[in-house]
Amino acid sequence: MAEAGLAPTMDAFGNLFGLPPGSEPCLLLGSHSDSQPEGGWLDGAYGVIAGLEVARATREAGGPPIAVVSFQDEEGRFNPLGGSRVWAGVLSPEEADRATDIAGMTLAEAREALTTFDISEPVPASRFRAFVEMHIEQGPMLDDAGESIAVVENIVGIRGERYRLTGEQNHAGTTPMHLRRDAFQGLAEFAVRLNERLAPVVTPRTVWTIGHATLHPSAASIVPGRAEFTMQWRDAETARLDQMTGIIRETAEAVARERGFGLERWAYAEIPPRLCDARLVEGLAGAAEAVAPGRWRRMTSGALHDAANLVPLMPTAMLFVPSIGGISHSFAEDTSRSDLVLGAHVLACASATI
Ligand code: HGY
Ligand code: MN
Ligand code: MN
Repeated sequence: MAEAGLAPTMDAFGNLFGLPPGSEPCLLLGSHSDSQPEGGWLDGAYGVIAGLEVARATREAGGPPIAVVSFQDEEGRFNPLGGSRVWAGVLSPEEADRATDIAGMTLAEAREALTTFDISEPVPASRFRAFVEMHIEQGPMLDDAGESIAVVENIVGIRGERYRLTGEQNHAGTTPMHLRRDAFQGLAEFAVRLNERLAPVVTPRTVWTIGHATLHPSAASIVPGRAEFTMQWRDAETARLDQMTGIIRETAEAVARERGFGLERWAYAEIPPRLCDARLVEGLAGAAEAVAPGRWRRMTSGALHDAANLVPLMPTAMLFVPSIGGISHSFAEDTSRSDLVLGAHVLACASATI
């Protein structure tokens, strides 16, 4: 950032801004640079580096000042989109700090490692006039179509809850099947029954995932007494997210009741669907047509992005480049070098006009 003529500015939650000289509200580019366990090399980082390169090249060409941001904890080790939610004021620092990672460390404890940095006051949103996030698609649509750019028109909403099913830990050899309160069987029945109950209310774009699950005590000769798991669902429509919330909770309660389990639930994320700024979208579309005529499309983002938290604060939009094979959140995540460079060209062209 310093080499690009930007003042590196980190806030107490690890959001790192590169600020150009002056105080005129300027365009903000960027994304996040934290990653998922076994995450790929481009998710987030591409948007930060492409933003930095456009800010540097624009400055060297005597163009307008451009700021760059790398938001913290987008991937939700502690809080999904946590850094930008705290920065946008939609998640209180106190609540954010109470969140724990799957190893049980709180964000408050993890943030102590930041004390070695020169921490600044939060950068006010009024410093920026618009935000454009460059990102990989993380899905198959561009790659399947042989296209190189997507202009994102809207971002789906997400809800997430953690559940704990408590049955009865017992001997795996002496406990007859009909006497067991096997927490894994409860989780398995929940997952199968949920797929059946959601089928009538979802679309082909709706998704729901049990991505993290642990059994206690997780031993081959012990009937598991406890199952803890995350439940996450996403859709572009708030009404459908609400319907799904009801079905998910009712299904968990019914399985617990029928099998005599204890059931506990904690909500951990709720980010509404967002529309990108229409004027910015047209500006990005113009740049895509100029740089990659006929090889771009408009689309919905099925992944969540920090841009979702900036929509209420300033005109916000996104650009995607293809993910080879649609793979992401995996070491296999990749994008062709030519598409990475072409994406930066579209971002530079758009940044000069929006
Ligand atoms: O899960 C997401 O949508 C984002 O990649 N963290
Ligand atoms: Mn990302
Ligand atoms: Mn991600």
